[in-house]
Amino acid sequence: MSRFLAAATDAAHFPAPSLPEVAFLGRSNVGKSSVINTLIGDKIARTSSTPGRTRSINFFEVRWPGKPRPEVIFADLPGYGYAKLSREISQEWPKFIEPYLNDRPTLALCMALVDVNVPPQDSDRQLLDFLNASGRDFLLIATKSDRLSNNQLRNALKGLEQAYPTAPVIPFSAKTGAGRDEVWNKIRQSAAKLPATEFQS
Ligand SMILES: Nc1nc2c(ncn2[C@@H]2O[C@H](COP(=O)(O)OP(=O)(O)OP(=O)(O)O)[C@@H](O)[C@H]2O)c(=O)[nH]1
Ligand SMILES: [Mg+2]
Repeated sequence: MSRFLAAATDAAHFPAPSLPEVAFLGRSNVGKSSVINTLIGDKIARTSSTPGRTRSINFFEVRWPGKPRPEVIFADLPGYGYAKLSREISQEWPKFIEPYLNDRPTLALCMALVDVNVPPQDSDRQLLDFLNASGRDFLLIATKSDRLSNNQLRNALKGLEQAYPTAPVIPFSAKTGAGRDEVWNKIRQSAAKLPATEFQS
């Protein structure tokens, strides 16, 4: 089964790099922990209707059913951009989030989550700029797609593609599971690109 590995608020507490990692990034309340639970098929990451639930980088070891060993690690990151918390969180970025994104040798893919119901925000642009400059593989996940009609969703996705032309966009719903298979395919592709077993014993 998949399991919780560690919570880190400091680079010294990151687990030793081993398996390929996927990081989930985005504004508070966008649905990072929910996307993780939907991908894993288990309520392993804590979710909340109150923004700012996740305050540390939480690492989860993910094992596909039927496989003998875990094959990927998910990193659930604290959200940014929520007014009440933004000062605190922006203090946290240089302390452990930026070092994680810049230096983690096993980080294979970053998921930048945006709420498809909310117009593009400055804080999201900043994240996308950061990821563009980092050279990391990343995807834009348009969350909560179940809240829009097909027509509204098509328009919202067009808007996102215009706002962030460099990022592949995948619509996703933790409620219906829409986008789950496509995201898993991207995770497998990126994980396979990571230099094999350099960090695995
Ligand atoms: N309708 C709908 N609601 C969702 C979806 N994903 C998340 N939510 C709701 O959005 C709220 C926030 O979800 P979380 O997964 O806790 O968000 P988060 O990004 O981890 O939030 P922080 O940890 O606070 O940064 C919860 O009330 C979820 O139930 C979705 O796909 N559809
Ligand atoms: Mg969370």
